[in-house]
Amino acid sequence: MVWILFSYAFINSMEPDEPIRKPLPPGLLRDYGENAEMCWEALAGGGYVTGNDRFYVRNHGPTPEIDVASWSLRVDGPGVERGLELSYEELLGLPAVSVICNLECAGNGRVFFEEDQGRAVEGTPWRLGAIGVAEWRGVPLRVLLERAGFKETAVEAVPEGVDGGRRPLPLAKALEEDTVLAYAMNGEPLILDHGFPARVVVPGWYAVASIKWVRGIHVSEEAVRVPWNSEEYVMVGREGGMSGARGPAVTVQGIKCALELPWPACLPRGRHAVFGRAWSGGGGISRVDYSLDGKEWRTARLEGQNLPRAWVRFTFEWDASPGEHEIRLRATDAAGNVQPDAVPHNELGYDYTQ
Ligand SMILES: Nc1nc2c(c(=O)[nH]1)N[C@H]1C(S)=C(S)[C@@H](COP(=O)(O)O)O[C@H]1N2
Ligand SMILES: [Mo]
Repeated sequence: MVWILFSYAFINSMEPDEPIRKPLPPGLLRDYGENAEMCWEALAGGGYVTGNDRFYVRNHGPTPEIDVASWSLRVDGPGVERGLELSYEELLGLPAVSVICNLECAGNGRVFFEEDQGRAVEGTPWRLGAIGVAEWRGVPLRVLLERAGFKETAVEAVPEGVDGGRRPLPLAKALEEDTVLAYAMNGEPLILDHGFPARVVVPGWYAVASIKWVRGIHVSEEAVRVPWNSEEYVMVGREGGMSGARGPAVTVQGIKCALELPWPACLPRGRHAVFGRAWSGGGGISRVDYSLDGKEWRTARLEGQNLPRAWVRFTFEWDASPGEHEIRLRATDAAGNVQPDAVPHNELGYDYTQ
């Protein structure tokens, strides 16, 4: 990742739009209508998790209206022995766990396909703010699937939102201990924009799998084709994928990092402690290197928590001389994955890990 820094007053003057309900204050979130991206400078000086007020929003329509009194959750389908229907209160009464992990849109970094590679791609022009880390509290999907009596022949759990959004999860992934149906985010009940009354959270996978506003979980005995695993959220032009799909579905997150600075950033001359965060679906981050001239690389200091499916904060000193500068960053994860010098183009602009 190349971070651009030069003297330029950046003003976000967009007004909050209706499709998202929470306020979108400039400096915290950049408004794209149905979507809003976190401003990286909004993490400066903050804690390990991302505040709910600055967590990005990715919707495929306006945030829906939901009356929790008439809402219920159904677990059904040929892959379970008995259908299950739960009210909100019943859901809150089930055994719960807390999971700290990030959610990241597969299109995070998409704008760089155009800015760095000169080839425009479809979709929201996310810079790097389509990510956030939260502490999610909810019921493991395993608990729900066990109560419904999933069969040995079950293949996928397919959560469905009230907006019709669906993304099949292989049963093994659904049964992992930290895959949850969350009803709280950072100690507060979920708000509508983030999936109230309940949303799936699938740590380590691009967040299209983390279905919001869940009204049902259908358990199938075969692979289920939906638009989000065959038309969109697929790597167009790559081998694999289910029959009739445009490419293999995106699942495990790539490796990325970003600085807690605006884009571009304007800093006074002199010494600065520069901070950033790095994350990977391949496990915890083991190191972050930075280069001020594109030739000599140094290693940044990692500090604080470093949870595998969340992120780690890193820092280094920079003595800023007047002028325009590019800072290069390169993260490495515990599995040995390193951010590449170049990423292959893909038509829908996913997985920009450069
Ligand atoms: N029902 C439903 N779930 C959904 C979506 C949606 O539009 N509808 N968007 C998905 C995508 S693409 C992302 S990146 C995440 C965004 O979650 P957030 O808005 O809470 O950050 O939700 C996922 N879950
Ligand atoms: Mo997404």
